[in-house]
Amino acid sequence: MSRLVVVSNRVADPRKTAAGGLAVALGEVLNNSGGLWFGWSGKLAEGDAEPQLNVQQAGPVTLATVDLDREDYEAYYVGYSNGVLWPVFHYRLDLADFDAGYIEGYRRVNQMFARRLLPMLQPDDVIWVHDYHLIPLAAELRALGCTQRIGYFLHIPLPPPLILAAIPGHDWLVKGLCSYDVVGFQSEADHEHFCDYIQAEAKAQPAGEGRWRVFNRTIHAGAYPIGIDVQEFRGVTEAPEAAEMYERMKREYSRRKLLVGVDRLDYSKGLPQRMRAFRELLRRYPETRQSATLIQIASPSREDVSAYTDILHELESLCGSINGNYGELDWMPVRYMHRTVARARLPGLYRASRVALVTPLRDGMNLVAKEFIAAQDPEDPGVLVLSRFAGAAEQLKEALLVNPYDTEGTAAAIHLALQMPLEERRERHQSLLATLTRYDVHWWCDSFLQTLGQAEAEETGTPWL
Ligand code: ADQ
Repeated sequence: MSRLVVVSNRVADPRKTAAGGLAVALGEVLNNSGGLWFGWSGKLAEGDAEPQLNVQQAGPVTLATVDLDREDYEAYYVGYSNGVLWPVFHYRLDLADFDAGYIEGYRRVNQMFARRLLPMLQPDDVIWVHDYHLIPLAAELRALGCTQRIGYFLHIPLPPPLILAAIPGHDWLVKGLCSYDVVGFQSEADHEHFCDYIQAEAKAQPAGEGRWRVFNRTIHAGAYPIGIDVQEFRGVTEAPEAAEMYERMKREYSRRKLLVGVDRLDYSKGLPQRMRAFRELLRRYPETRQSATLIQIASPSREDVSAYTDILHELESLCGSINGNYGELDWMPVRYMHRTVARARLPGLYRASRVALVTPLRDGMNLVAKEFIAAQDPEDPGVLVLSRFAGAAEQLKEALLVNPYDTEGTAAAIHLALQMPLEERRERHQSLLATLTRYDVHWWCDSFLQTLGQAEAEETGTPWL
């Protein structure tokens, strides 16, 4: 059996827990199969010498990491990845900073990753590269003579060609994507955007069964929606820490219905829009005052990017004004916390909540939506209010789908969720859980790796960039 090599921007020790969908999902995959996980250590290098490679064993997984020097960190991570690709791929051209120096740093780090990874590879390795930080990695590896199969999965959305084309160097990026053997997306919509782009801009020709002939090679592209480990998550839900959290929440809010939001504090998650919808709920449906409380947990994220501090201030001010205007001596409408909740306790919070608000403006998938469903008591389940712009909406059709830009419409859906009779809640939950169980994280991993296993290994080693 081929060894699996995973490459991602950050490497997380699969024995420890971490916030962030990618770390959670990949930890599970590698723990099951064993292999090598390569990426940035998360640390900045000291001095001018080329940073050392750190290798350590974590059970069946070898973790290999390199540090980044400050200049590379600023250009590759803060600049290009989070200041250009993240906003544009989430349809936010207004937030992109197209500084010409960023793309050079992005390419430099991808070249350095390729140089450091190559000597560690074995001839029949299967390499799986993750996310927007590493789009050109396969091309850089191929330029150094790497002939192994290389797959790529994009965890965030891919916008339509006309938005993508706003990025200076978009053709170089897409050519980079076409240097992989398999390119996977979260949703059919993202996959279609890719197909539209390569046909329009690179004269790609269909080659049957998800394959394309493009830039003189054959690639496979498809949608592989990421899932969660439903069994494992239900196990965590029933363990003492989550059970205790559940009991505490039930006691504390015995007279009230709890609504919950759990997100990284990111402008793509639609947090101000969510707060405005909640405010509209209180305004339009007076019976919800005193009877509903929203707990919003937003974990700190990318605080060195200015758009993130702006969203933090906007959210704090909205929560303050809702509590100021609607709060009573014995009732605060919103409890907002700027922190991460321990993964062991999170399912208890989900289970104690009648409604989850998962209302991103754009999201590749959104695993909180899936975790909320998995944590529910099937006899008395809560209701998921889900943005139609989350990748998860393609699969989770029995959720209450909303347009997060429509404040009144979202408030009405939240009201409906709060009122929903038990039988309807059960029916919807049953279908959602069945979908989740069928398309779990193991399905995601197996189906992607099966396609990659069937792909022809790159034979020529031709440089593609
Ligand atoms: P993220 O944007 O990080 O991931 P998401 O899918 O919601 O978003 O994953 C978040 C994970 O972190 C979940 O497991 C959640 O429980 C945890 N988390 C978030 N906020 C937390 C908090 N305040 N406290 C504790 N835990 C918290 C990216 C893409 C997504 C895609 C994933 C996986 O943006 O669209 O679903 O990768 O591919």
